[in-house]
Amino acid sequence: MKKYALLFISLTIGIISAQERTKDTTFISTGNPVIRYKYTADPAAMVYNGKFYLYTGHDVCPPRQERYVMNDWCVFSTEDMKTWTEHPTPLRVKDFTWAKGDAWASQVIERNGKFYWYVAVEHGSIHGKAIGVAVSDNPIGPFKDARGSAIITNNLTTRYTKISWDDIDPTVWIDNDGQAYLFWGNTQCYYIKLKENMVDTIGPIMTVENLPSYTEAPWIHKNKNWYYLSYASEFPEKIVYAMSRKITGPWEYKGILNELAGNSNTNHQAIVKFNGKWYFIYHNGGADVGGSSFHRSVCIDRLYYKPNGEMKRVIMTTEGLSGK
Ligand code: FUB
Repeated sequence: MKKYALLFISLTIGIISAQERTKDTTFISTGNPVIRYKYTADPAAMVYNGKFYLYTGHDVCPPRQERYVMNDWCVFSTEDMKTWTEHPTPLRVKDFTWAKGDAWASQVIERNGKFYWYVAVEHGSIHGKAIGVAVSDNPIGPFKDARGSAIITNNLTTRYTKISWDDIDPTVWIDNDGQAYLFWGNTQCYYIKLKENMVDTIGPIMTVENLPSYTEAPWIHKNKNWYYLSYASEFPEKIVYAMSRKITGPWEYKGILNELAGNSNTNHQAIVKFNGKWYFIYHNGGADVGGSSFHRSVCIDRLYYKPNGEMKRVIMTTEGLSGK
């Protein structure tokens, strides 16, 4: 009987959660997972004008199946890390006419008052995954395709790896001199320079070396004079990191930042500072109902540094930020 009740609840969550949002929905987060009424994955975070914006993927795999089913992305905002608002669905795979599926990992960054959302999707006519970019005047969207074509396609990287899913998981960094860089990759980490318009590339694709057991999910951040490149390692995935004095490396491997996240064979992190505190945003399969590798949930815990600039291992908690 209990089995059928759980299946019913899981089907209901699945149906509600698969629907697109059409209006703002406000909720109080009581700990981890942060969002309990839908499955969210692959978090990216951005701080802008005193608000924390959380961008996520959206797992809608039908119950009893085991595959990624992801059609759109979500955006949430908060001013205090407790009261959150989910905004109307800001971006979908179908907004990229050249793409045919898989709303995978992404990141949003602001430049000159515009917001650029870099996403991984399955390309419609060039075999394999690809990276696209959407743009909006508002951090909550709506966003529209900024180029009408992919920035990166699989045929550009086949000399490095033959797999068709290496061109995923974009992360973007604008350095002090104004030069923007797009990093991405599964199996191999790549980067390329972006023009000031944030949608065209400059120069060749470069590879990042010295990232042991690199799987995917690069995220770049900076604290004081150190650059940090964190990434998912091995499979199932742990989050590990490397440090450098320059965005272009060389990178020095520093080890594990976050151990295996419960009940999910992937993990995917974002790291940002908000109101003087550093946050580690990730996903696990820990939803009370139906949580799994294909029904993931975003979690947030605090991140701390050692005096020498290295990061302390993240302590994943059920309480999350409640009471902190
Ligand atoms: O969510 C689909 C893929 O799984 C992402 O692109 C990877 O980072 C992993 O989380």
